[in-house]
Amino acid sequence: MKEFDTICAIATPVGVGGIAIIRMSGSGAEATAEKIAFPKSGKKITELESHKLTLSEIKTQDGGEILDEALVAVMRGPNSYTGETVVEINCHGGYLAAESIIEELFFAGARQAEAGEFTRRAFVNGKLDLVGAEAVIDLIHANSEMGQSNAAKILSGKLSKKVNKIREKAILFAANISAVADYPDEIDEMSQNELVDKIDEICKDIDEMLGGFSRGKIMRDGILTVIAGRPNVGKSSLLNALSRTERAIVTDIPGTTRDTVEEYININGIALRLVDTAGIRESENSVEQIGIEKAKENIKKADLCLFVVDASVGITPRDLEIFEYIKDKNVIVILNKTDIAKSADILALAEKLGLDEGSFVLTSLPKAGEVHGISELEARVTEMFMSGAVSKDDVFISNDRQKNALIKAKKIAAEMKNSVENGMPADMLYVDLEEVIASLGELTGQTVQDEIIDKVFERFCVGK
Ligand SMILES: Nc1nc2c(ncn2[C@@H]2O[C@H](COP(=O)(O)OP(=O)(O)OP(=O)(O)O)[C@@H](O)[C@H]2O)c(=O)[nH]1
Ligand SMILES: [Mg+2]
Repeated sequence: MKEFDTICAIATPVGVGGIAIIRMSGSGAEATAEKIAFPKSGKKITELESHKLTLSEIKTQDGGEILDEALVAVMRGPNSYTGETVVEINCHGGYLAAESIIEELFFAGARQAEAGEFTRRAFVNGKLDLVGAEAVIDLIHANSEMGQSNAAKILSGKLSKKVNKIREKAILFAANISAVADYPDEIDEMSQNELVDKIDEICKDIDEMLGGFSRGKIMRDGILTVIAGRPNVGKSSLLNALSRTERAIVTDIPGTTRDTVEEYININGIALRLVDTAGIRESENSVEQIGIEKAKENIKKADLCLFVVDASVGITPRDLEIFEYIKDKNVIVILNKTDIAKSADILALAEKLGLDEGSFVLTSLPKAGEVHGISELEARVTEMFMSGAVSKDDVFISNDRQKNALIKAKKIAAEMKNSVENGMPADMLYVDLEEVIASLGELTGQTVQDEIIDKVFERFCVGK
């Protein structure tokens, strides 16, 4: 275990609350706490049993003025979050108690922890690997049940286990190749077919993990969903109906929405970042024009477009123009205002857009009156992004760093296969295999560069 200086931070959010927790970690954590914390039992901090909360008085170092009464726990390394000795002070919440205590700790020799520094120490000390550290931050920021559940599974080591299994296969493969090279008389060389089979197996395992990326990413980040269409078709009414709020202004004046309006919603455990946009048309009004440009930018970035059409008006050339712009995206077409449209017209609309039954949803979203079609739309979204149930053992890679490490490994493996098929002898594969092993190690953090580690911890907050 490496020895680091003593860091401390308030680990709970700023504001009024019942308690605040100050976290301190490092070789001097106990000695630093001892200068300001006095257990009511009469013992010293260094004499406390590990992992037990003890009621203590917190006093200033000069003058011994009481700052607070707090529960103090010493968690001696290596059985702590960071792997080194951690002291946590549970003091009263609010703006002042924790602030005054942490000032005393600075005075006693600790320094302010940087963002993510506690978790970084946990990583350096082998308490968690790199995907585990990423899972910690994903758990903190999770905005859906599915995101939370996938992050918790990664934190428990399920993803690393999967990666390590592939990595071990590659290591055994490499060991075999080098054994043949070292003892050619005792160990048989693998045939070309055997080599291809082994490489294929690795490729298949990697592909399976890569196949889960889009799902994992949606679990983590949610679905960026943009509501688009002509003015006055009912886009803002749709945002309000989906979010069960009156978030967006709805009027019968075309061009009501100018700036984008955003709302987070949850559909069956998946988060959607819903973005309502300005109705797209030619406009002389410069404010509206900016709104239309923003709408187009959002459509470009969207994971899903909800394209709203006014079924009571029918398909206009402008609708077709907008549809042309979005049709390569994941699109669900909403045929709205079905309460005031003729049913024959509605089917004609679907035909005109070349839609099959699965790609449109009928809705009616009048301001006063019954809303229809929302649960059908929700079911369609779930089906589109989460078809098939997620079992409790399924775990998915969820960020670009993880994906890129796998792509790198896969690319080298695919090249290896190609070389073998072109007659490359087994012993020449060793170097490439080492690279596959390294790329997989990069994913979990076993063989990773400092720069990448810095990037991972950049996203953390102070106190974690
Ligand atoms: N009868 C009926 N009226 C609707 C329906 N959906 C929306 N409306 C009405 O249509 C008008 C326009 O609705 P909005 O939701 O503001 O339309 P929008 O697409 O956001 O319009 P812009 O922001 O101007 O682009 C309002 O008067 C709504 O109450 C519907 O299904 N049936
Ligand atoms: Mg609107």
